[in-house]
Amino acid sequence: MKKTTLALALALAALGAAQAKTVQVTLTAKEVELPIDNKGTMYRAWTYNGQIPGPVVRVTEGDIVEFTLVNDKTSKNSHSTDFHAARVDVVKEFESIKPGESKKFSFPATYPGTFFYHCGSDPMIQHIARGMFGVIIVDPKDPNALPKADREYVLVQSELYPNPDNQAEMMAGKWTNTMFNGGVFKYDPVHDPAATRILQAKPGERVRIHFVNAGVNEFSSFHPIAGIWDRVYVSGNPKNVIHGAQSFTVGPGDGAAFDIISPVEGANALVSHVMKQALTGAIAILQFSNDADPKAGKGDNIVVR
Ligand SMILES: [Cu+2]
Repeated sequence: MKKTTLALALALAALGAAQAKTVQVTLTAKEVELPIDNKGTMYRAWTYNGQIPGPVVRVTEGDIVEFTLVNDKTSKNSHSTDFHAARVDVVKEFESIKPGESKKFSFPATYPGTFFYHCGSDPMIQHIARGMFGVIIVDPKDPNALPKADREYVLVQSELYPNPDNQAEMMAGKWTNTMFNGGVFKYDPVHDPAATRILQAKPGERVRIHFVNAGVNEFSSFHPIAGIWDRVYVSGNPKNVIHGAQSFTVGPGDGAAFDIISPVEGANALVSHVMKQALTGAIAILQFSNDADPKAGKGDNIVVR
């Protein structure tokens, strides 16, 4: 009997090892002009892959991430990448590279969760505030560690500092707007009739919001107006679960996973309940409707671009 148990344990361990994979991830630092509101006001952003937020990196707990940062040759500045899901030597792996250079490092994704990644080059406040950030989701190895989400969305909160060159204003916290996914009222046609995008789901579906606060300075109090968070997972880790929460604070550089289920058709407004943040742009409409687009919140559509 003991022999059988040992054999089973070894077989399971081998299976676990076989499932862990090596995942190649490449991001390119690009300095580009991007629209930061629904009118198309352009902003001299610094980005990963020309997008705010950068691409979602998604791996499974136990995977090895083999990461390459390319600093585009058109860049004027050095850039770097700091993954909050990594435990490495900060000096060696998160170092800055010049335009035209590339840099590789790898790390095991040890903890499951919703993690921030960002540029850590000097001055870090400016590199993040101009848009060099994104989300790495590390799914738990155990597929049953979290209740199955019917739809998922990524939202990254950040402040808009109108003059991207003015570090002093960033240090003084002189932002004018707060954004989700790099746009003022990007998902809120109620406050900005020019908004064309919303988040969608059907009543009864479990919707998981992978939320990260890029800051650079302000805490977020993430709340679903006319709803309740069924569960909040601190840092997105299945072990850190909170039930039935109205609002949950996410500080700069932090993330969490928020589950919501609506029993009825209608809209929830996902906001930072810090009113100065909500009323300057940090509102996303999550519309629960029986006619919800079946593709929304699935696969590559978890970031509504
Ligand atoms: Cu940078």
